Amino acid sequence: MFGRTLDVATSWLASGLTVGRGLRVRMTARQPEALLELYEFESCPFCRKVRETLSELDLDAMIYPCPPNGTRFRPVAIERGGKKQFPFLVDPNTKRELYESDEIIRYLAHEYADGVVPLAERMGPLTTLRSGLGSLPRAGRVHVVPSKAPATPLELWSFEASPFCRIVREALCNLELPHVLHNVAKGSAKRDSFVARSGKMMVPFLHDPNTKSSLFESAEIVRYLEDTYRA
Ligand SMILES: N[C@@H](CCC(=O)N[C@@H](CS)C(=O)NCC(=O)O)C(=O)O
Repeated sequence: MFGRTLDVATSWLASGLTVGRGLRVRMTARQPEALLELYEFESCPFCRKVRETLSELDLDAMIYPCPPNGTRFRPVAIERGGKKQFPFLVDPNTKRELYESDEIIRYLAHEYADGVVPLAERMGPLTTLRSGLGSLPRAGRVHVVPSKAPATPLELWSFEASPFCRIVREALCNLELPHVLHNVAKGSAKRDSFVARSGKMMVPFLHDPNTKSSLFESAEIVRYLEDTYRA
């Protein structure tokens, strides 16, 4: 019980320290035909900047979690891109493959929106420092956990600033579970279709096509992931 309270409190603190970036949609973006692919991990400040931008542009992505010492997707990313560096973005629509969070953010804004990067995401080291503050309250929570690989990627409805979504994203990251990240920040054009599907506007919401399970509630989702995929 205390563990859960501390978990939620530190996740709220992380959202506070990142001043709510990734809370609302800031630009109308064109949706890519094929899903963007992002190799990243939850505690990395550079990866967080990119995830914030995805939420603010209302873009979805296929997430390949690469926690430190991870064995499922790290080697894939390193083989594909040639570097042990995260985030690493692959855009199958344009065949572009990019490192460097600032470059990825600029690319997303230019390719899918009007090219203007939100000020808070283009302040160089200050942006990285602000994003890094979000890792502090969650220190030690991202570490690889042996797991069984799902046959089909899971699906998560989320937005970056949500403290409860963070808890679920960390579990997906630790278990190295590939998932389609559906961003539905405040103002998202995808909220109506999400509510039509799930029945209410609440995130996190997980759908696992492998077991046909659909769940709300971060604690229940984490329990489900551990029970189903922990090796
Ligand atoms: N300037 C790069 C820095 C990226 C970076 O340093 N990423 C760290 C993770 S936070 C990394 O890839 N470390 C290697 C590793 O995790 O093995 C950017 O903005 O994307």
